[in-house]
Amino acid sequence: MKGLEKIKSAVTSFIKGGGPYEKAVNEFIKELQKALISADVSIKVVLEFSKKIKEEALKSEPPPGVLRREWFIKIVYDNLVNLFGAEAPTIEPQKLPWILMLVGIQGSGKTTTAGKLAYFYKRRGYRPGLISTDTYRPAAYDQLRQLAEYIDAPFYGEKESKDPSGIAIRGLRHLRKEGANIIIIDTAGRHGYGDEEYLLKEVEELANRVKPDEIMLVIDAYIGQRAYDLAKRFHERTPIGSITITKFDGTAKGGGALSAVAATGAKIKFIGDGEKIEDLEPFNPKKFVSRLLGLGDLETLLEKFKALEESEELEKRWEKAITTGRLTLRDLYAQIKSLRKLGPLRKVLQMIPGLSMMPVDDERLQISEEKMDRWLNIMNSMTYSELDNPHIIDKSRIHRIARGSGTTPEEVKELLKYYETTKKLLKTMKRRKGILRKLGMRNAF
Ligand SMILES: Nc1nc2c(ncn2[C@@H]2O[C@H](COP(=O)(O)OP(=O)(O)O)[C@@H](O)[C@H]2O)c(=O)[nH]1
Ligand SMILES: [Mg+2]
Repeated sequence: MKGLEKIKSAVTSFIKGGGPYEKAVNEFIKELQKALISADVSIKVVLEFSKKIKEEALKSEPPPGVLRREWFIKIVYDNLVNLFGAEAPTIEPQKLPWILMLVGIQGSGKTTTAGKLAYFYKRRGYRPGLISTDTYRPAAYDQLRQLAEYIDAPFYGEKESKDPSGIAIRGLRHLRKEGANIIIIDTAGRHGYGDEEYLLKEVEELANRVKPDEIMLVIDAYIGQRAYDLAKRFHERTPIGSITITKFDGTAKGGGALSAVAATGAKIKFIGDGEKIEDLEPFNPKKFVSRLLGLGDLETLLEKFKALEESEELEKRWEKAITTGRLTLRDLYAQIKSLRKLGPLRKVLQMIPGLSMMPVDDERLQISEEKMDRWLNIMNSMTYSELDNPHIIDKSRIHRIARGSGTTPEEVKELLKYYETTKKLLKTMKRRKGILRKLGMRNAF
């Protein structure tokens, strides 16, 4: 994270600092630009990025309960998360056994990463096995064999052979017999950067014979934004590709490599940040940006961000319920649960655009927090089929549910009535929405 750590102090002084808002925003953006450029993020990207956050900062209003400066940091956070990759990819194998082939330029850290991955997955309860197909450097065989011994994972290699795909195929057979369920194939990569085409051709030939489930490109963070070309071509050529960026600990250019790879749409799965076997982390853009901005030290701010994100999810749920006109008790449960977590009902409802159209003052919809808790208990005592099909809940079921949840049948009926009311309300909303849409007034919501 070298080079980027300055952002943290800029955030703290921005939040705590005085002076006019617009001036502070401009100063903050300048600091951010400096940090990103020194981390080798491309200047074009930095300028577009700054323009965007500035526009958003001056245009959008913070929701109630969020200060303007905090809101600005949320905008920066969201945009940085996008810059560095948006979603965190899943690291669990989609099936077992899983065959993972590592490719990349010589010296990028493939062999080291192969060992780190085996160690990582072993600790998660898998049985990794390692295959060395590097027939160019005899030392590569010993390097991986030693790592395998250290981790106590089965290993396969043929020191004298000159046939990488033959080794891989024999290795797969051997390691499966040994019971390995994640098989990691290390390859040779003799070509330097700028010769991507040659490397990719070799990868394709090997992949055609070995048929791995995943091909992981290992990129050295030192190459900074130059990672773009390699990652882009790789991403275009292989639908089963993922990327690990290594040596994050040793260079200030990590930000450049990350943003460049993210811009290609390729999946960044892991970050290597040290020479030791445990120095490998699954890449999570949100966590990464949180750390970058130092949000861990600004706990209340982080809490607010979380609440905002939950309210966004809640809004999506309502949107879906409104458009489909369908609502189950399971939906209601999720709604009440998030509402409960989000704090005082009224304030929260105001924060949510999708909900602000609900007639909050309507007596039918006012429920106290205490009641929410009792209702959650009631729903916890229901079976899945009751939650999905509330109409099957008859008198005897009502009694059973009341007993199980330590409530009364009246309370269960009250919840069911609330459910019916909400469902009806959704239906009217759906109708209204349809009419408004026909009239071209979609944005009325
Ligand atoms: N500091 C640091 N060094 C690394 C990292 N990953 C690999 N290396 C070092 O980079 C060098 C080349 O690694 P190696 O795995 O042999 O690369 P390969 O040629 O792609 O197999 C070795 O000295 C490794 O110790 C990392 O995340 N951080
Ligand atoms: Mg190697």
